[in-house]
Amino acid sequence: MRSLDSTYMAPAAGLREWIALLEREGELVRISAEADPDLEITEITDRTVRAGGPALLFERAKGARHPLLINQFGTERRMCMAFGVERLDDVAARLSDVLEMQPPQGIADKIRGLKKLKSIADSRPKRVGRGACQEVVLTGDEVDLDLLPIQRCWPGDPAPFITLPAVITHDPRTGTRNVGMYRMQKVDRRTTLMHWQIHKDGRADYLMTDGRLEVAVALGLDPITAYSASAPLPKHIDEFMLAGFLKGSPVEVVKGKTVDVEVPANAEIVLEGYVERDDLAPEGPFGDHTGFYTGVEPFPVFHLTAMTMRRDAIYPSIVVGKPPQEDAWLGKATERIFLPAVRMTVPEIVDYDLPVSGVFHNCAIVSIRKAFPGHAKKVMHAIWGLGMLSLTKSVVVVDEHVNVHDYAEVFFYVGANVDPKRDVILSEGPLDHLDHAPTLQFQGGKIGIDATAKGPLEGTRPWPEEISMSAEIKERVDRRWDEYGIADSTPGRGGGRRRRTFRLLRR
Ligand SMILES: Cc1cc2nc3c(=O)[nH]c(=O)nc-3n(C[C@H](O)[C@H](O)[C@H](O)COP(=O)(O)O)c2cc1C
Ligand SMILES: [Mn+2]
Repeated sequence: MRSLDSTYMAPAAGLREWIALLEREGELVRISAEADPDLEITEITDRTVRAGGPALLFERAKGARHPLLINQFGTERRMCMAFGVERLDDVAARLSDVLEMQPPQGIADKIRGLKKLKSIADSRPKRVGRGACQEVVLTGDEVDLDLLPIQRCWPGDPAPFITLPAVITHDPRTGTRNVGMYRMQKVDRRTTLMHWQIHKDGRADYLMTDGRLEVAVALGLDPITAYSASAPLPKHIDEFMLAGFLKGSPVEVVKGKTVDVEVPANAEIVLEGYVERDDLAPEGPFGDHTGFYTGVEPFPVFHLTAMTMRRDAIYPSIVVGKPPQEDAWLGKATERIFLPAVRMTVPEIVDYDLPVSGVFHNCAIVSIRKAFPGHAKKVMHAIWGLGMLSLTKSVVVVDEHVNVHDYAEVFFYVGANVDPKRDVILSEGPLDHLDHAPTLQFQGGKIGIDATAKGPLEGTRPWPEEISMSAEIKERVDRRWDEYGIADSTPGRGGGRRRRTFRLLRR
């Protein structure tokens, strides 16, 4: 990964600044040729994402007035640029700093502690008087989703879907804000559906009302605020607060024009409206991140009362489908950012990995500091009881020295350390809304594989020692490597490629 110039380390303030940053860094291509939001843009994007290619700004999307931005999150480098960090783990470090605050000792510690607390207080969204998102205000009959290049992503999709929205609602009882990313199937110029899956907070807000729930949808945000809509926070935590914390400056909001919901002032586009209890319509099928089409199910109907936007608004989109797709990096960001929070409740967890090809809910690999018999099984049950990780279908547990991100290494320990009869547990529990494999929707089997080394109290024969070379010999071979003449490491001689390969041999 090319490293980032330190001048770019401040997170982008809005989508405009983000696009400018991507462009300066050679991470964005403008496409002036006309392209069709009906399937064609999906195929172009799919090829670009798979090649690790740039963000794409389609300036002429067929049939629509506004341009379309896609693949803004599609590589690790861009995801790091979004957060203004060198590595995604750096974002986690900031969060764990606050989560693991201890009572201060001494005055210096107290001042540091106060600063951290202030960083939380300053994360609260800030109400401002005006926002660029309301330069144009269309209400009633003027509302027109046909202005936007909403994609129909896959051949089996019955309609276009908005795929990268931040859907804002409030809990009718407590007033707490929720922001979630839920796809929205277009029904007509002024109506969409709202795909609130069964485990999600937006749906809980909806179920809590006995009448009408006001909803605002923000499209085209700075990348951190956009990401926050996909973050699996507990229901009582406002995702905009997380966004403010991660940005280091609050999300600025203005009051909606037709709803009592605040919207990000710098959004490109805002859709305002309402859903009503028991006003449902068939949604789907939709080619989703599981790699399959989802079934047709009733979901709430979203009636638009206003559409506000910037004069030259840019519509943001994403394609989900068979992995890997652009959303892989939104998921990886969540995996990294939430590690400290996972460790708060299960401190023996050293690291974890949710493989992209496991579409995040099918598999978790967890390394632990094992301290007692049955410990790996305890951790499996902890995962199955922890927030959205509870939907994980299979959990593999390895010892702390195993690199969970190296799937070959993990597979080695699964093969070497597992007696399937003793180390595999089958359990049951809730599964992802979209998982088509279980016999019943929403629930089914779970598998846990304990690939840790077993101790005498776990009923095994004496466990053998793992092979590794002594540090002394390794150091000697490092020192003498050139003497052996296996690889020519003198610059300027030998093939560059061969030299590089052999450098790896030197560790
Ligand atoms: C591109 C993308 C599309 C998503 N689409 C949906 C969706 O249609 N329905 C849904 O319930 N969750 C969807 N999700 C997952 C939610 O955004 C995620 O679970 C989030 O935490 C929900 O917010 P909540 O916890 O406040 O409900 C999607 C995520 C991404 C990254
Ligand atoms: Mn939430």
